[in-house]
Amino acid sequence: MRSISALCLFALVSSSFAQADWTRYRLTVRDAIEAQRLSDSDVTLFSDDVVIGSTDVVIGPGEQFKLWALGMPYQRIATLPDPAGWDQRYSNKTLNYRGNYYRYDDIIAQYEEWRIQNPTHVKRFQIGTSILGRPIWAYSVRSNALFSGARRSFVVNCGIHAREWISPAVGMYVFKKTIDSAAIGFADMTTDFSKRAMLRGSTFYFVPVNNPDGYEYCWTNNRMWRKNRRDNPGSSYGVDLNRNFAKGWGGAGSSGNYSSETYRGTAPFSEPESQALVFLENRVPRIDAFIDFHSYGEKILWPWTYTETPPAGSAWLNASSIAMRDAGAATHGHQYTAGQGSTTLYIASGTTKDYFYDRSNAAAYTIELRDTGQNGFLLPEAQISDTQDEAWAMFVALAVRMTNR
Ligand code: 0X9
Ligand code: ZN
Repeated sequence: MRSISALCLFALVSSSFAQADWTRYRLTVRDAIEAQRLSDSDVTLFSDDVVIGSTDVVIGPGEQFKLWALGMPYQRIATLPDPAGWDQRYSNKTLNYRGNYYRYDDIIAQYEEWRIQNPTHVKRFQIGTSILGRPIWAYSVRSNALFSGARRSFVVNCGIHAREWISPAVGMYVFKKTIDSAAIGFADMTTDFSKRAMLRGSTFYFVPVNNPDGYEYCWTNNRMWRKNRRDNPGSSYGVDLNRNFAKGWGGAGSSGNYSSETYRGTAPFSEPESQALVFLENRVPRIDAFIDFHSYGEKILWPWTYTETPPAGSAWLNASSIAMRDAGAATHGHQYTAGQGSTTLYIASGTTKDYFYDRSNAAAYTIELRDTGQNGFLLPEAQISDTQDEAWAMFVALAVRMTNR
């Protein structure tokens, strides 16, 4: 009886209130139980994650029942573009890496062009293969100078989250600027000659897109896709790769539900895309600095993320995050928020930066690029170049500080 009346109620409300649009709603999340319910649900998040207070979600045509099933107060914020068909929307454009988002193949073609133009400074190697068989590449840049000190290395990861398109776009620019800088002995990064010498003895590694399947899925099917494309049991897809790393795996701020946006996978490193970063790590003798570019929120976050306890070495991490923040703000006036990930944003377990800090003692950061929520993941192409400029300034600030850590 109960289920029949629930069904009737559902039929009634879904016909009379069925919405035709993709809509951004703001939920009032009153406590940890509601936060967990939302995290475990298959509702697409517009916010970067669930927080107690308020969290924005995306509700599509015919999905209104999901909003009601959550049982939390909500408020309509805006109509969103249809998440399907972005490949059509952007087709036949002449591409410019300062002003356009690129398909995966076009990103790699651009990296290849730069590699072929700079064969002595740039190398590429395959670090893995995605679930759907796409190669996952890494590119290295070094100046080739004779150097007798300890060689340092800096790893930049892009596109681990599919819909955060500004991340691979920033990666392209930082890569190109690093090649140009290497060609002049890093004279544009610092006036300090001993630091320049150290940079000439350093290698910079770039992963253009860590999650190519998810990235392409955004173009072809769903612009708001976050995870990889793992075929989970029970007709749901995707593992949140930034919950699939070993440090703190399985803890708070991750979910064991297949359909959750923060599904952590069956085990640490269950996914080929996260294994690819381990492959890279094992190939590099030591990793001194690591940045994982995400969006959005304009934040520079240091470990730990899985616990609110600050790590040993947090004073240096914090001072460097402030140096990055100030360098970024000096370009176009956007002052990012710097701080420990768990306390500045939220607790999340099994993330890249905790892993690289734990395993390699790398100065590891998550940088949440633009914006602060006006457009969220749908950052307009007009903001690409300014975001690239501020990210380059942050990267330089960390590279220079890396030389005397
Ligand atoms: O949740 C994440 O994986 C990152 N945010 S995003 O919106 N890009 O998905 C944050 C990762 C680092 N987490 C914390 N510092 N809390
Ligand atoms: Zn992200």
